Amino acid sequence: MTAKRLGTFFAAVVGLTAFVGTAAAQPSTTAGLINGLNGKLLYIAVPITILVEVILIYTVLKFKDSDEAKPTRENRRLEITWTIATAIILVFVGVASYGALANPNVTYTSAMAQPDPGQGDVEVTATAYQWNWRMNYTNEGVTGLTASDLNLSTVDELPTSETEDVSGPTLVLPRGQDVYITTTSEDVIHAFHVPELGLKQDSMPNQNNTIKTRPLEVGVYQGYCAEYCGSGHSQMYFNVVVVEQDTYDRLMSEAAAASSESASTNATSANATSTPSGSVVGA
Ligand SMILES: [Cu+2]
Repeated sequence: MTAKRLGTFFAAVVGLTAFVGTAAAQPSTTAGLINGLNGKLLYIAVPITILVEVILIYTVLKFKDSDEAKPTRENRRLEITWTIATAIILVFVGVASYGALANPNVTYTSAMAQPDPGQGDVEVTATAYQWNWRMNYTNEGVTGLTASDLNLSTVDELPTSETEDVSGPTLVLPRGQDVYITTTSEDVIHAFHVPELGLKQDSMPNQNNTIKTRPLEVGVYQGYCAEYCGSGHSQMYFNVVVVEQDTYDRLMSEAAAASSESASTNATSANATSTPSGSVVGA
């Protein structure tokens, strides 16, 4: 292959990747960025793999019967071409990776953006402990949200087949809103992981790590602990349920009402037990 042909080939490969985007619908902005980067890198890697294999097979077949190994003659143009082509590919990989990694939806620091509840941004704290999760919505007054606090069978946008088996700790998120999930741990190191949404973050004791994302597709997504944390590690499942905004508002106000009701019931029963038995009030 001449230097010119090789150069044309690499230019074509680099040009082709410009058209590779996030064409397929993605369940979240984070998944879109990660899958988009994966696609771009594949469009570079696959042609290079094919090129190398073709040259390898060609060389083996062509020279298999040579008795005498002859040294390769210098070809300066070819050397310059493959150096430049490699540099172009590395620059492309670097720029594409930086575009995904530097995005707040993949790597979030509080200097990048701050949650604005007035704009509908959602803030959740996912606290890991041996061996479960506690999902708290401080702004909405909901603590320890589980599937049983949510009337998921009333969610029109999700088929019953998807919601009927949902149990345990559950995050409800509105589609199309920025979501800030802060994760921490009460004991050992755990990790918050929702593969389909592209979310993964370590849950560390005495440390708050925040993920920012925006769910784009209604659905039920499986989450779990991704850091081996002891004998109950495999039970650390949770759910992420993405619904439309008005459904989210309704579910959260129902859950908030239920949790304040149970709090007042607990207070009442605590008062009742503290009253000495047999005493007659107002006698
Ligand atoms: Cu864990």
